[in-house]
Amino acid sequence: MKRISLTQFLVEQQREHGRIPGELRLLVEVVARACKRIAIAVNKGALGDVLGSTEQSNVQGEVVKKLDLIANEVLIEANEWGGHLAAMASEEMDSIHVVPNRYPQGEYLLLFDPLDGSSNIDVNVSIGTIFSVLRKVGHARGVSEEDFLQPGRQQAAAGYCVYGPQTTLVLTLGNGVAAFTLDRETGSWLLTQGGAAIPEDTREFSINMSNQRHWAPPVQRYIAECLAGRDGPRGKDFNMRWVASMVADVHRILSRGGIFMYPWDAREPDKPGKLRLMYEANPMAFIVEQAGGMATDGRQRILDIVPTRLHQRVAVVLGSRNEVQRVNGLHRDGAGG
Ligand code: P6P
Repeated sequence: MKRISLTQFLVEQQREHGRIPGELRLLVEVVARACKRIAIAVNKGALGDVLGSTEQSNVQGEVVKKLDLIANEVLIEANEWGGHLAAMASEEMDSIHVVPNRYPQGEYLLLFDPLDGSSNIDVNVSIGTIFSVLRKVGHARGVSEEDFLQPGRQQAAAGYCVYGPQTTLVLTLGNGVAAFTLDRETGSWLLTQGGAAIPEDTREFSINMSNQRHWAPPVQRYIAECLAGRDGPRGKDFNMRWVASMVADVHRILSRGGIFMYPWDAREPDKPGKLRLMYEANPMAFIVEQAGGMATDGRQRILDIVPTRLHQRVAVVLGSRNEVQRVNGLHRDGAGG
């Protein structure tokens, strides 16, 4: 079966929808090429000097793994010279990285978590890269952090790459979700799924159960009902999965349904959640919605949240529509309180 490449897919999308200006197409292809290079570094594992931690911690206060920095550098270097970007923002960088004056500046803003799931790197469990693309609003020369503070519904594109048994790139440009698998023999990204669709119902929830005693009552109630199984109010048994790599958990949900939750918990009550809005929740919410799913913070649509800070965190409930709506309802009704 002849599969089409990422390049052909983007050309055909432009022809059909006219929604992919040349600069956006270049951006996507450059990011895809960077993910290929990150995959090569990840796959080296212990054979390359890529495992373990650096002496640094990032703006999140987390220890920076060697591969976090490698992935960040690859994405910065790959995207600086193309003329498609004004600036970049990364989980690994305190402030934005403006395209140096020696290169032309474009109209797009690229945000990324260069290597999500870092705690899994050294134990050979799937990890990934998450990216989000915004347009620079206004054509004034120069760019600042404020240009990035747009709600997720403004995204021009979003995607992630899973470095797992397969290396898979998942992408949305606002016309559904497509998945490409890396053909290592030719180095090409080949279309392996067009039009991904998340089932509206599921029997599989994804949450870090060790935090159970710290959750708010609506989340306690929702999970307790799932655990009560067929003899409980849900009338069916549930399964649980938690990879602790958002990319891997979201990709499973995109592939077979499910609900992913990283809710607020009382361990750090001042934080709305653990995950970051701009380069984790927003791109994943865009992808999930484009695949017919739903993504909220337990109350409001993730993509409607107006950011105030580049690295702000958010509670995340995403996946099969009917389950996310049930969780929203429990929050609305103040259930379990
Ligand atoms: P925990 C990875 O560090 C991450 O940011 C997400 O990819 C993942 O869903 C979550 O944190 C895992 O958190 O508390 O279970 O280790």
